[in-house]
Amino acid sequence: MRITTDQIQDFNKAFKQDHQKQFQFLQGQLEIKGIDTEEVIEKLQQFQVAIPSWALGAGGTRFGRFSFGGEPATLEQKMEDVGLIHALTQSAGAISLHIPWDTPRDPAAIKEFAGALGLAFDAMNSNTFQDQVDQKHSYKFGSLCHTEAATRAQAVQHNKEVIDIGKYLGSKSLTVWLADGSSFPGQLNFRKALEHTLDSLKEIYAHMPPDWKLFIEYKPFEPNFYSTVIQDWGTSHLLANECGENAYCLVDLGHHLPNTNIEQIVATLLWRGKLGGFHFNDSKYGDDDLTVGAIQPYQLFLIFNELVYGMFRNPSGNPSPAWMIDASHNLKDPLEDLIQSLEAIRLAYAQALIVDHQALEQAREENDVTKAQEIIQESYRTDVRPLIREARLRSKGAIEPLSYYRKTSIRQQLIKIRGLETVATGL
Ligand code: RM4
Ligand code: MN
Ligand code: MN
Repeated sequence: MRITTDQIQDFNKAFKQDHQKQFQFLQGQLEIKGIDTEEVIEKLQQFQVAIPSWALGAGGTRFGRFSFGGEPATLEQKMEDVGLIHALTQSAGAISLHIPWDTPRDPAAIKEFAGALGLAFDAMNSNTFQDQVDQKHSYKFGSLCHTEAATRAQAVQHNKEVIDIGKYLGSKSLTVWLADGSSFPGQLNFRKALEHTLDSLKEIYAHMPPDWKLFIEYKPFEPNFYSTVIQDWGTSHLLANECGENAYCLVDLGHHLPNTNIEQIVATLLWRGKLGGFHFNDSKYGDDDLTVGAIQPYQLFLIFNELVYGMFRNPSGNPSPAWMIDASHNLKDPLEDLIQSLEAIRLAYAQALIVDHQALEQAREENDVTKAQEIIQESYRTDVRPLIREARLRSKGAIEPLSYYRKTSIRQQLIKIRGLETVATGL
């Protein structure tokens, strides 16, 4: 199923007049403050977020999974779904594959199909947190950190194969997330586990083409509940530094203990040029993988405020991070959920782009705490939605993607084509 630009343009007609009024009003407001709306719109148009291949079906928890019908049963169908989201939002022009959940059976055909949908292949993801059928050595007690050399070698080999698939598809990076760790005190020799992990990562790194990046993701707990080998950004940074210039840290918003100051981590990593990738989601307790901006939109804005500062206002040479959504959809239609996440990301980005950075710096230099707070909250409290709609309109997307999705009954159409019983591989 595809949506054409003409269909979208047609649909936009009904929204255009109201949109113009709202946009002009906001433009006037921002002009008074000396903000160049054209620059903001351009940046919004350029901002593309990858969709993970494992989050297009119904997500489950360990207690159950509730299907919703019309789930993509194949990689092609998953790509089709990303194509739909991209057509509507013009902000999801890439897909991130998890291997082996989404190993292309016919890589040449998949590559061609992606081209036809206007999709690029973002970071490749390896999986050494589950055992596959016919796998010789189990990952029950770890993979890259395992006590046995043969298990480590098998996990390294898997990562090399993922790189090779990605090379063919035109991806430029590999994300390694490990479930390695321990659930009971005494179970693991922390130092040996980290040493093994570093050696394994070095081998993987050496297999990457020179223009590739390695993203090392951290997570403090789950599925192991006592210790995780790569528990935090410091450990990830240490490993990335040891691997080399093309190794970076990956920040997944859900991979922090409650109340961690993520914006500060982002600021530090950007300063050191080591922020490689980003996984967007939201959470209240742990790795809840909820819709971006659903729980803590202010935190998301503060994170973007640091991103904008580190990328544009005071750049330190950190390459543009790979942006990806990493959420799970237990209750909502994943396509609706992803559209909402994309919207929340752009909102936070736009709000950060209109922060009066110079005034903020001055307030900080003068230790004017009240003023500094006023300045950032002024941006946060500005309704920038017309800017986002304008950016979408200019890129030939839908002014209101969610309305389009609902009014044209896309889910019902997908159910008609794919049936009610299909199950997508993934989370
Ligand atoms: C992990 C982590 C990884 C993702 C897996 C499926 O918690 O967020 O990025 O690939 O889940
Ligand atoms: Mn993640
Ligand atoms: Mn996660």
